[in-house]
Amino acid sequence: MPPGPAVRAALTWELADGAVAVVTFDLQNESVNKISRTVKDDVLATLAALEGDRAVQAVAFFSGKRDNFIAGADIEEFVRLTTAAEAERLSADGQELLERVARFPKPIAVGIHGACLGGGLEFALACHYRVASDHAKTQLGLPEVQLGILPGAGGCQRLPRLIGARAALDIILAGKVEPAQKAFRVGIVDELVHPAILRDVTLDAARRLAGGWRPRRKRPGGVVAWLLDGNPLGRRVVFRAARKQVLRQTRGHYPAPLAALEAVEHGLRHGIRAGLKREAQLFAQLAVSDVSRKLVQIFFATTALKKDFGIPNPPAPGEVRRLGVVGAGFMGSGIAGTAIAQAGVDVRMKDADLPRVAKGLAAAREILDDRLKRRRITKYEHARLVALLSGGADYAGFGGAELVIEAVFEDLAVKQQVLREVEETTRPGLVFASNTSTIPIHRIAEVAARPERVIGMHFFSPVARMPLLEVIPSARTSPGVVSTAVAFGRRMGKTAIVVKDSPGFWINRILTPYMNEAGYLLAEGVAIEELDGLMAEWGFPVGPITLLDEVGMDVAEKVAGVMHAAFGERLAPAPAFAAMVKSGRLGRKAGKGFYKYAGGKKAAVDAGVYDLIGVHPNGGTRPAEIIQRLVLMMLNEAARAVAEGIVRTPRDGDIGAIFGFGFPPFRGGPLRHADDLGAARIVGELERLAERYGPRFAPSEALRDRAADGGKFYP
Ligand code: 3H9
Repeated sequence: MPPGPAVRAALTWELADGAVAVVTFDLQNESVNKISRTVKDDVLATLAALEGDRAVQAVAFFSGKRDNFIAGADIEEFVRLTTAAEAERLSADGQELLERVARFPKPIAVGIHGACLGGGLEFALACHYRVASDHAKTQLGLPEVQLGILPGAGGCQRLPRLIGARAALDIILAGKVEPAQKAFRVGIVDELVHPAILRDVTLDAARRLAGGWRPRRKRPGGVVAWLLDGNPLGRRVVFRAARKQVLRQTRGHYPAPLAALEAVEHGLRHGIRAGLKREAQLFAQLAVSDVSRKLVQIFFATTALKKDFGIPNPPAPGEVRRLGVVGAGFMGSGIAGTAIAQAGVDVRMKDADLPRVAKGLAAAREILDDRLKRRRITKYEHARLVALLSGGADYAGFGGAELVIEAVFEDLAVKQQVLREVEETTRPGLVFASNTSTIPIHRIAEVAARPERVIGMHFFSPVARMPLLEVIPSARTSPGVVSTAVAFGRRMGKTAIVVKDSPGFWINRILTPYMNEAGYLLAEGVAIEELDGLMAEWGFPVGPITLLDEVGMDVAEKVAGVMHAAFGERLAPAPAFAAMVKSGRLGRKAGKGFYKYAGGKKAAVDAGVYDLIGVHPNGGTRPAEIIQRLVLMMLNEAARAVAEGIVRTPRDGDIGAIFGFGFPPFRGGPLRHADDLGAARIVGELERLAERYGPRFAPSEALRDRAADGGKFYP
């Protein structure tokens, strides 16, 4: 075969300086590189050509995509698998391909720039030398368990052999994606270089490997790592501890991490061949499981939301370089710090007096300090970002802002006052966003001189960590303002859903009846730990009572009041909540709530709460019924809200619930879960509960209709 360039579907190669073949992977008509069956064939054919070409002495492998190396195996391909046997074949094929790479008679060096994930990292691990760019876009990891599967192309075998069982489990079991710097520190990457010299350094490594040079890899971690990883006894300790931790974290709902653990352990105990076989079998079981299907649906829904502005024909978003934040409390400072850390914009904060501003600035800065501490940014970047933050007790510095977000007290009059003040001091093109959690935007905008520039941006607490943003246009908000709010939310790293302007929007609309029901159960004598324990077992990150303590009882009471006024008796708050506020038990921030807090840490339940609400735990209500009442309350309200068009699609509703308050991802979201249960069954159970506990349980029209015609939320 003549020397390159040889053009194929995805891979091209040419000979550089007469000895090193430079292979470029660039999947046509796709924004990212992914490994499908056709790509596998292409790689095999390319390897055959490279092996047969005597001029080729080594290979340097790159991606042709701007900021993406390889995003992994093609997820769409394994979604189409219907049997475990097909899935096992797919995994075994991937393993064979990478075995061919690993045993290739000519050395292969990879130059990694951009995301190198899943099957992409497994490919890189099979190569003989790895150079990565030190660019922020270069991220390496095995996120498979996030999709309910495991690294099935040899990743469970090669990673522990390269960096040790402990470090490998740390990455595989959590589905972690690490920046290049961290990947270099733990030994996944051999060399870390500036992107400008990635190609040259990789070519040079390929050339040296061809000349007989072999990298000397020292496993990081010293004596401790050797004691734990380097011998079977130590490894047994590692696996036992990891298994315990996985069970604690997944509560048995997510089979993938345990299966991955088994694949790694089997391989280290019985050798790589047996390990690969077990890995493929376990991959197959997971790939066709319901949990994996649900998690993959979430991946595609989240990806689709990255491009969805929530309105038809969205205009281009306005540019935001300067942000004003009014209200320097917990939410305001969270918004300010996150906006700087993620979007790199100039932020000016304002509150009523300087001590409050100072506190807010310090809290915003903590978000940047935390990034530095976790080595997500360099000292230089930290200094640059800190300089973007400023504040004051008046609106000085707001004149140039393109966007102002208010995060003041949840009170209509206060919010309207802020809106008036901001409009007076800023430019006409400004977008004014309210971080209200319940108050309709059209009510706030009633006092606006430019109501078309007013919108809701509802962030969740803590802002730096919670991934959801509700964007709420009123009927008068102009489409360009919607685009701007969604685009800016995305720059802040959030998944944005555009929801209808109605009290509580989507999240508080469906959360309120759930929280109220927790209050009713409490008043009937269900123990606090039981309520929390049952819902955590069901799959929520925390139970409803802990959530109340986190949100703050004063905030919860405000929300409950607005929702009660808007929707009537169905959403009447449980009386226990008012008693909590009156007695100053506001939750974590007050150091006392339903639980006690010692040194900022949650401790035992505060038994005094039972005296306060006048009922002590009596063990009267069955656990199954407690769960049913809480869950069905939420599903019923979700159905009602969907019928009212509060969310545009069930997809938005489910992603909102999962990202907004941690609805169990393996259940797919409240609407998927309702589809799984079936409307007829839900209606039957709600009717029974209504008879027993009152009309708040009456099934919604939306559920009754579906029960009658067998319809589903997802077609
Ligand atoms: C795996 O590797 C299994 C193996 O262990 C074993 C097998 C035997 N497949 O997110 P974006 C699409 S499992 C199919 O907007 P970004 C995505 O849907 C895989 N499609 O870009 C979207 O499509 P569209 C483990 C994929 O720059 C388009 O690419 N890997 C895949 O914001 C652009 O995506 C992962 O879990 C894929 N693997 O982010 C990584 N990846 O334009 C999953 C992307 O039609 N991917 N697409 O809507 C990601 O995390 C992000 O997409 C990435 C880019 C960071 C790569």
